[in-house]
Amino acid sequence: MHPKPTLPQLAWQEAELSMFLHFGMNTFTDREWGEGNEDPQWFNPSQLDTEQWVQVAKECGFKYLILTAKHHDGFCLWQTRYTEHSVKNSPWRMGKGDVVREFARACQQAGLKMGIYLSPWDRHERTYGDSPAYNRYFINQLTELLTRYGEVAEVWFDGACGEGPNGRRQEYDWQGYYAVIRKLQPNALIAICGPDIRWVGNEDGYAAETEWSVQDPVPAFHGNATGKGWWPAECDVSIRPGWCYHAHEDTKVKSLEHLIDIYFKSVGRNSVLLLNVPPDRRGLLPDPDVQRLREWRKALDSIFARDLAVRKPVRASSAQRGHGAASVVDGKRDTCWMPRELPASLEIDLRQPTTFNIVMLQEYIAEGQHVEEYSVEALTSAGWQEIKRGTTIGHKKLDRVVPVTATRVKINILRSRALPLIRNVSLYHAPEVKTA
Ligand code: FUL
Repeated sequence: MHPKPTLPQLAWQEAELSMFLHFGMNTFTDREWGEGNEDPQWFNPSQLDTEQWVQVAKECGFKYLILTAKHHDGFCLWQTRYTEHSVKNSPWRMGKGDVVREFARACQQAGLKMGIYLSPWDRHERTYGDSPAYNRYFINQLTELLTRYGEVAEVWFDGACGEGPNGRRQEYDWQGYYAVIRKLQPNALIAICGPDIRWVGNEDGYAAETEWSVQDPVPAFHGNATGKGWWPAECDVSIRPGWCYHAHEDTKVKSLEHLIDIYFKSVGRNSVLLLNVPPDRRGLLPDPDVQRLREWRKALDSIFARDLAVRKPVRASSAQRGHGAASVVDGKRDTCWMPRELPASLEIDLRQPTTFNIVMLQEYIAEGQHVEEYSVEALTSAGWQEIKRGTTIGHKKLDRVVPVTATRVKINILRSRALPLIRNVSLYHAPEVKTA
């Protein structure tokens, strides 16, 4: 059996871009990891406006937003009943404010998906390290977050786990946490320390050249699962050096070129990009970050403005009934080419010498991920030349190639775990894109 995504996994992967928002006590202490002994009085954003976060995210193409409802310092951004270490004891909105509520509302109004980060590691909570008691506390927190604020699309569990008081180690009840999430929000994806979304393995925003959404199960996160499962990669990276806002990093926002590279190496390598943009002490996305995000959106829009392969004549080595070659250039999402046998190839007639430097390939992942090796050839004035040899494709593979002028392009599927379903082939010419 070939694993396939669930509907929420498919929707998440197709959305491609998620925004991470690290905001909380660290924003006010200028730290990355608080110790848990911070005074709630220090939390006091002067102009908090979650609509600004959401509006910038939407404008720049993000479809999911994930807020740190509680980071390792244990400070809660919502009106929780289970601890005093929360916004209810801060001066902000006279202790009546609820950041999670304002965030959830803004996401809903904009039609974006809302997710929460809830740190299992908690440096404030006294029961931390007393395993059953803390697990109850954590499940109570989850229950509040999953019942009060409408639909939650993603729950993000960090892997960081430190020691509790006196060196006591907390045993997390992962299966218990998952059961509560499945019961209260059956469509929520459980990320990182969870069965639905996998950490890509670094915090640079780069997936691997070979990136399989099909993975061996990890018993801690998948219960007693046997056989392979669908566990797609997410690339989390911050637009700044740190995850939380620090004024001294206002000049260290990643460059446009760097962010474009991240896009190609995350979304363009069968992964979702979870880009962190930390709100500042005003409670707004910082101005330099907003400006950079807008430049990035504009650059991506211009790179992908014109597909040079769209509706060009295309021939396949073989095709199954209803899955003809033209499906890959018809611009439709729900059609795909499926050959009858392997190896298989497609040949696109560009009709005239056409210069491009980006090749985009997409599998129809609703039916799984299959392709193990492919090559791209171009018919130039010097004859056929192989311009790329790659491995996995998955939802989206973006290859930056040395600019080539060709009249025909061939895509060869050399090895595949099952007959491939190819949804799309596109070619683009972006003069400003460097090869990598
Ligand atoms: C890490 C945390 O320790 C960082 O503070 C941050 O939240 C990052 C996304 O995950 O493990």
